[in-house]
Amino acid sequence: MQISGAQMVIEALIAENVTTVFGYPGGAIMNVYDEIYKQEGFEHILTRHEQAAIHAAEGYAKVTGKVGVAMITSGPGFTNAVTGLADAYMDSIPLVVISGQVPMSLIGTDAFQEIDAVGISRACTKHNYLVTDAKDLPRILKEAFYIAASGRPGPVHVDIPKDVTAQIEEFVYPENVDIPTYKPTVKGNKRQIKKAVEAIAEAKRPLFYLGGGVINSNAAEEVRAFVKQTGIPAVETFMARGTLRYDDPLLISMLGMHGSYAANMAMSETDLVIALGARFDDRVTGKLSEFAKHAGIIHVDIDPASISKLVNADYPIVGDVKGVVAEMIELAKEQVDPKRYLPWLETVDHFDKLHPLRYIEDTDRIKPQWVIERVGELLGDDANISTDVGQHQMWTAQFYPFTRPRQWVSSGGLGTMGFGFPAALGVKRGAMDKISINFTGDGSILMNIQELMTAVEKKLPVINIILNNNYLGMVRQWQTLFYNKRHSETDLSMQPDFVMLAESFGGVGYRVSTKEEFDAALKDAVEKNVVAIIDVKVERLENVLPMVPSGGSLFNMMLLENKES
Ligand SMILES: Cc1ncc(C[n+]2csc(CCOP(=O)(O)OP(=O)(O)O)c2C)c(N)n1
Repeated sequence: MQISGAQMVIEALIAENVTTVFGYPGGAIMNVYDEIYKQEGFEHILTRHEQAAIHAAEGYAKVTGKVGVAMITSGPGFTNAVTGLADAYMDSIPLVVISGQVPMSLIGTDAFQEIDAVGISRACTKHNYLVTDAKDLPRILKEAFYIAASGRPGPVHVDIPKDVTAQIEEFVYPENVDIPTYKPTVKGNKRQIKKAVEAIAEAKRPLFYLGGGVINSNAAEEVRAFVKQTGIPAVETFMARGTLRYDDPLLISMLGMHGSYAANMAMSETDLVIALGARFDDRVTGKLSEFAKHAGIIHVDIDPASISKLVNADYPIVGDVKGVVAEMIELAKEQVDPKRYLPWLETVDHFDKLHPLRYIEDTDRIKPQWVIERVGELLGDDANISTDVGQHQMWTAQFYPFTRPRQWVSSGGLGTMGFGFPAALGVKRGAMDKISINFTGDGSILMNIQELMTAVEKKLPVINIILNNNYLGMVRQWQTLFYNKRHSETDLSMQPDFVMLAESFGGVGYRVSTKEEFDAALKDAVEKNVVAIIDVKVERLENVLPMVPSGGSLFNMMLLENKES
């Protein structure tokens, strides 16, 4: 059939089973929006900022496991979206982001709202396209969805000039892709897998190091089974929270800069790291030369470029974690005896007893960690959890009782303030049967507060819980610890009335300064099923502990016991 480039975009989305698109219109993308107007097949969610559209698509992708889709216009629409693209790129989130561009004849003329979008997005996307002929659109869109979701997932950007969306051409959506330069290796090498399992069977103190790739590859079920079968303890990265249930006896909690003492000590004492879908990020490893110094390294990852990039792998396995672990389980049945690791488990247990993850209730004010634990007690598995960036984010990763993969959505690699609320909108849209909670800070929430309007309009009842310390808390913490308490530009004593703010958008606001008030507010917001802000006045000077100072070794932690108050 002969249709316009704009219609092709819609047809491709329908062919890819896309039911929800997040976006914001403008001149260069108007042809496509005109087609959206005529559609009944899918829903467009108008965010109030392009950055929010991308974060919402990220939240949606994370919680559903599908490719998230966002649509934006040229120039400022695109530049507003760049932070979102970078965020998705760092956290390997599958997205297709379609932007309008000025007409081909104007490209390079400094035309109104022109920007070299593909030039900018090259650095923060898995792949990008400038479409110069509508004849290429069906192939390019098919490839975009394939590249976003396959291999190591990531955002793909498709920039379409306005005259290309107007061009009429024959449309046949391809069934398959054929990209000679892009063939991800999914199946791990059998010989390498065998050698890795032999190494596990011979190790005395092996340790699973689970990364976000486990979640991305939907491998949590296999990994749970493998951990149970082998009796080997496991640590999770920030991105991997929820892989194992919080109460799994073999889970030692999170490792890294704000990881638990036991997790970081286990990593320092292990003789064999079994890294699954993890990328040895500096927030995880601390000082690289001291990281897992006594250990051999098994590294399973779908991305060949991440293997031995930072830490040399003795047993490199390129492949999808899910399939590789399934094969390992078979081999391990014969070879691996869980009893072998019992003394090691005792050591780990000793670490845990020495300095468990905890906090001290020593003030009249509510402790932020209490709020997180309390939400866990009251909502637990019924809630999906997103966060903004800062102390509240680290406390949530430490203290929320995660029970399943894809329950946890946070900006890991880029650490983007303003991520939480729009992401929570996408999370809610992707999982309407769960309560969507966003833990945020009094700094972060103001970075995308305008999304209250989107949430109210689209009836996406996200509950924002502000752990309000009147500070840019995480930066204040570093200033306290490393800049001799010189709190430069981190005091947020001046702030809006968050209750009135929520209500002015048509949401509900609660101001809370006691535990009883918190319980009542949360109960009310959940029962009423409304867009809400719960503004919780918390202890202002609490620090996130343990802490490995930046660039330090994992075994040199600042602990609660010697905290500076
Ligand atoms: C867009 C952006 N700007 C700046 C930072 C640096 N930064 C990291 S944490 C933080 C403080 C966050 O404060 P708040 O949202 O109030 O949370 P809290 O740490 O108090 O829990 C800042 C400014 C960032 N991560 N992202």
